[in-house]
Amino acid sequence: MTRTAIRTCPLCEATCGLQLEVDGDRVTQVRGDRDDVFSGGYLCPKGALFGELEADPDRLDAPRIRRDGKLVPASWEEADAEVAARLKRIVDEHGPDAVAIYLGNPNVHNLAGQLYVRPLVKALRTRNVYSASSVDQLPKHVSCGWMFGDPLAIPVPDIDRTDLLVMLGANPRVSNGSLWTAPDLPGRLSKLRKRGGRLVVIDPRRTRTADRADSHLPIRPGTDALLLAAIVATLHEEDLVRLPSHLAGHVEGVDRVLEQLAGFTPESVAARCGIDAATIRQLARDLAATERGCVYGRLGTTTTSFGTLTSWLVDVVNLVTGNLDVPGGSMFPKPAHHRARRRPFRMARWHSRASGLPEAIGELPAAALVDEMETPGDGQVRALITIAGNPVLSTPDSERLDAAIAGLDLVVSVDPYVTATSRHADVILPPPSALYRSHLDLAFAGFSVRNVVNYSPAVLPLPEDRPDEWEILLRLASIALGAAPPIDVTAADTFVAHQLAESLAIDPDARTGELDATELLAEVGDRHGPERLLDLLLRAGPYGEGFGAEPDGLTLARLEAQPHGIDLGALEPRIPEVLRTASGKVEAAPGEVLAELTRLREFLATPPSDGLVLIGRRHLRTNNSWSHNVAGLAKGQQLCTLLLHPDDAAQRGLLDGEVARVRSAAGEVTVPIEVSEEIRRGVASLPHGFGHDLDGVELSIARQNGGTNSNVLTDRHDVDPLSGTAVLNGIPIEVAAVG
Ligand SMILES: Nc1nc2c(c(=O)[nH]1)N[C@H]1C(S)=C(S)[C@@H](COP(=O)(O)OP(=O)(O)OC[C@H]3O[C@@H](n4cnc5c(=O)[nH]c(N)nc54)[C@H](O)[C@@H]3O)O[C@H]1N2
Ligand SMILES: Nc1nc2c(c(=O)[nH]1)N[C@H]1C(S)=C(S)[C@@H](COP(=O)(O)OP(=O)(O)OC[C@H]3O[C@@H](n4cnc5c(=O)[nH]c(N)nc54)[C@H](O)[C@@H]3O)O[C@H]1N2
Ligand code: SF4
Ligand SMILES: [Mo]
Repeated sequence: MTRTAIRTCPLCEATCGLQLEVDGDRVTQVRGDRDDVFSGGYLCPKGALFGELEADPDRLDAPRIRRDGKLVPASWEEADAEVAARLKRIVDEHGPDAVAIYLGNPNVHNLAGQLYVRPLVKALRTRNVYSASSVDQLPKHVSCGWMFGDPLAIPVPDIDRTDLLVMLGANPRVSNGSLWTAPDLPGRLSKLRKRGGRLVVIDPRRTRTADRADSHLPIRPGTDALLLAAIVATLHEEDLVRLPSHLAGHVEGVDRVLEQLAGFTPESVAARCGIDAATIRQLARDLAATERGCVYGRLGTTTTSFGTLTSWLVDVVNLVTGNLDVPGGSMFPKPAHHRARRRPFRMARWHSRASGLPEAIGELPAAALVDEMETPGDGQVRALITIAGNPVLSTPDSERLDAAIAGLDLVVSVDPYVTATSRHADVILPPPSALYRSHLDLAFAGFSVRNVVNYSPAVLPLPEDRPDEWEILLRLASIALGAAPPIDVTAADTFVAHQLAESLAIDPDARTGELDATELLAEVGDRHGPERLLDLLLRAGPYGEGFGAEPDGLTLARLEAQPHGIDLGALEPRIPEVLRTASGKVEAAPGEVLAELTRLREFLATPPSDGLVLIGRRHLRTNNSWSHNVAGLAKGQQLCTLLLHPDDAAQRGLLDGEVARVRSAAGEVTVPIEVSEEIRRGVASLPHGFGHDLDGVELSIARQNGGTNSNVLTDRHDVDPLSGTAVLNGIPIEVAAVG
């Protein structure tokens, strides 16, 4: 008999409500949940594959252990014992830094990752913490950390109320948005234009988003900082700078910014950006003249050589056009759960031993991982734990990383598949699929265009002998702390809950009244696991019931009674309350960023090479590296091609469909050419996440879908120096016919 279940989609940042028809353990139909308070029934082609992903026969349902070189099925007890014995040996002999952990993207899409990774990282006591952030959005955390004092205070475009949206390096008609949670972004962008607003897309490729914009400016990759600097210079020169009125007295350093950027005139940057000066001036004037406008920059701006500088400039333009922290501009969401008060942002608290790259948000850059494994000496990485990550396909210099991982003493992967990365594992611990897990998007509440909260209970009960992912992480954390299996997960969970309750009890921002930790825990009754932590965080949060103080406020029980979510209203101005800088003000001119302007001037003065540069792209039905194993994905289409402009193809004597050799400083791949007018001359585009047909990968369909790993071409030495984030866009390449 089929039944209907409501659940938030965990596949991207849009957080759409799904309406699932479930027959036994099978999803027979996926629809958008029309009653979802945020997504209103929207479903994208990737979300539509949810059922197929769930039914994937290659998904592991038991641990694997390496025996005689082969990954064989094992019990959970055997797996824990194996990890405990081998981890202890390595830590005893080489110290905690010998163990690295890599946290992949799905950690931000599930409760285990959001609530139980931190205890694991703490238990490991290693400085070798890596994540997908440093191949993605880290520059934005760093620039906002310096400007607003909190790396999580990232303003988002108030899409539903803006009249002009200038978008750089993002393709939300395919990605559905990033650091920007807004279900049905395609619909919201269409509505913006229908109500008379304008969309300007700045992207070297005429993407789906660019194609439906009012104007598309095909910029040369890696030059967005120059373009934005020129916008600020124009506003200054033409006396158009206007700060939001409510920010008077709350901003420091604007004059310094204007003075430092004055030299970047549109006329001086135009040739380098590939956009004429008059267009840049007009864009600045339009932003100044539009009452409610907003600039947004995403992956194509962060994963570039000037990633942090560009991220900062986006917020500077919003600030000096009067659009920061105002409706219709760029605004700070207010999540429903309590967020611990942070100390003013600091980074570079330690550095990568081998590459010297700086720590940021408690992590070292993924670009540093290869050298930490390869370089002998004290602190050399000898073991790797991956949680929901596939760094062999997702991070730079992949071939080299692949070899380095193969040489480690121990690899443990918490992953549902035998992937390019987990094929090196000595132990694989597979989490259950989404249907068996509860869900609440803690991470994306911070980037959401409305303040919304939505909890989904698990659709199906977990089999008796199957641990949930949060239990897997707690077992690992206990092992890292020296506990011998069998692990008492209940005790570990209670310990974590106590720690949270204790921190809430002394946090002046938490709505906990006079209660101490024991009393707070008594209030949430006999809940356990993520639900206990969630109930504490929701009650203590800004809309919470405050443990009795606000009887109508939020509790987990209230949310459970609202399966389609609760809308907490439109975004509201949050400065100065959101600021965590030491000065208590918006620091418009952080010293580190201003120092980068010297490098930007040098870059501007150096003539560009006339060779090709490589950028990435995403496809509507793929999700980074891991959704490639469903039959409906490719629909017979070749998705992994190198897009080339007809002139560039002709110049190299390459024909559409022909296989070409692509070479960079880091490596070489062969890939079919797709000749297309949609890409700018001098630029080539290759998607990431492909290249599954490696020895040992157990993804039967993904292997057949083919494609090549674009990160063989990305270079671990090429990073944004301020954040250490890998340059994934704007890589010099040579393309030639094979043979
Ligand atoms: N060249 C290039 N490289 C890129 C990018 C690019 O644009 N160009 N994009 C970058 C970006 S933005 C990102 S976020 C990274 C992503 O990089 P990663 O996070 O390293 O990789 P994913 O491809 O997301 O792989 C996620 C892994 O988690 C597993 N998984 C899925 N669901 C779960 C779960 O619930 N629990 C657990 N434990 N595991 C799960 C999957 O099987 C898969 O192995 O790639 C980056 N790499
Ligand atoms: N379908 C699908 N959706 C996804 C994902 C997926 O793999 N598939 N991945 C998810 C993840 S982890 C993330 S982080 C988000 C990312 O979501 P977005 O930030 O929207 O990223 P992309 O779609 O990669 O778009 C980046 C754009 O930047 C352009 N670009 C490249 N270099 C430059 C440059 O130098 N300047 C400018 N101005 N533009 C440049 C590229 O042409 C591309 O169109 O998507 C998420 N959503
Ligand atoms: S847009 Fe994202 S959250 Fe919505 S259905 Fe698609 S994959 Fe799921
Ligand atoms: Mo990402």
